[in-house]
Amino acid sequence: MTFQRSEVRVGAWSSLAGGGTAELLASAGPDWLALDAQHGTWTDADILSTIRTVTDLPVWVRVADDSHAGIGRVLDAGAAGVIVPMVDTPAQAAEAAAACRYPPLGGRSWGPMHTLIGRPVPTTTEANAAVRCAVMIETPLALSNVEAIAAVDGVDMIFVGPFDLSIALGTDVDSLVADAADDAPLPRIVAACRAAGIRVGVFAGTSDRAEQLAELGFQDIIAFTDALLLGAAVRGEVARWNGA
Ligand code: 3PY
Ligand code: MG
Repeated sequence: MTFQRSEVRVGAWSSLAGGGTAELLASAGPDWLALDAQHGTWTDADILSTIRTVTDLPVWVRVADDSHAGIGRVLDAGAAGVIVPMVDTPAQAAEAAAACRYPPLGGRSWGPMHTLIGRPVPTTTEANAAVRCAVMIETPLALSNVEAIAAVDGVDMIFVGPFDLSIALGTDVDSLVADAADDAPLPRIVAACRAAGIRVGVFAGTSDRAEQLAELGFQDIIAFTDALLLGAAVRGEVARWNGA
């Protein structure tokens, strides 16, 4: 597979809530932004106020887990889509998709908080059509079910967590990413998504790793994060002053 920039949506990831870091990431012009409420410090209130100010690109939220309540709350805040961690089975994927949609497609409860801050009030049909649901493949069980998970109605994207997946497979992230054999885990996931006609995304964390993942066929790729960029920059500055 040859890297096609036009196919890749480069994403920025924010682990650090508040303080303007997400706005700073967004102002640099990535294709999309993700706020991490699983491992990052994002809370509902921060998510709502950031979505109010970042209006020129899609803002997704990685939720803490697959609970209907948590998924509903970030969609109420106006998230364009959710990334649901640790989804192992088609049944769990179907529940996540249902949490994203109002009846008759799902079980989402009405309470769109973002409309209180000036956004137009969508009909339930419009909201159901606009929302995006990504489920994360992060375990060997999820990998063994990937073709069935990708085929679930309402799952719009599979998003791979290569750190958790490599830990669970007993390898390391760089070996996982380097394995381009057709039956290797990451090519298998890409093939499953292409067969199902859905998008395939991944957390890379660095642009070097993102390029390798784009070569494997990944489309929605988190290439950098506020925490990793800031940490690397600060370590470089301190090393310079310490004569390293
Ligand atoms: C993983 O790689 O496991 C992730 O969840 C990335 O954030
Ligand atoms: Mg993970």
